[in-house]
Amino acid sequence: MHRKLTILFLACMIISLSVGTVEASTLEIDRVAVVTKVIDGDTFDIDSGDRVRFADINTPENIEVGYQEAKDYVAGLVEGKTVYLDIDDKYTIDTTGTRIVGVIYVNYNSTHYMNLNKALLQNHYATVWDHDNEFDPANWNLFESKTITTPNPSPTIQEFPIFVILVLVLVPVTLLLLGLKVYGKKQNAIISFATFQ
Ligand SMILES: [Ca+2]
Ligand SMILES: [Ca+2]
Ligand SMILES: [Ca+2]
Repeated sequence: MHRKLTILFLACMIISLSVGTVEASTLEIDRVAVVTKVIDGDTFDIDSGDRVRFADINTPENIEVGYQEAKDYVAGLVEGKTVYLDIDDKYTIDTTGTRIVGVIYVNYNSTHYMNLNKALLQNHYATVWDHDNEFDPANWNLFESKTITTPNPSPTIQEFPIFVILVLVLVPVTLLLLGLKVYGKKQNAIISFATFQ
């Protein structure tokens, strides 16, 4: 019995640690659109007539070095194509009041989207310009699986820290083990006493 519980305890610990090491997906698709015109490396227009600004990054302006390269890179991936927008849930539009702010996903292959904000950073076309919004560039993954069926993961689950999981699983199991140990000792004492009698 004791050995079985020890195995259970170890299994719980392994499960808790595995849960904690799974890379959290940040994929959230609020809107699907077709890009009609690329303005520069961090701005484009979509078929609804809206202008979209990439969240939390900045590419060079048209008088700066790297402007054309960033614009060409983005145009090659999105112009005339379908994009998947994770729009900022906090403010939706930027401080100019004219541009939708979001993370832009494009089709990478049959199983994955590519986070274009992250791709621009990774390829040195853009720099991080972290604003107050729902996004944190540190959490972006370059690729996101299309198989994730819950595009709006609950923030409570996303931010559920590993130590809470450990405490929730390990404390009851440890208490149970201790309880059984004490109970076992008591039983032994009773048996010994009965034998002695
Ligand atoms: Ca810019
Ligand atoms: Ca969103
Ligand atoms: Ca941010």
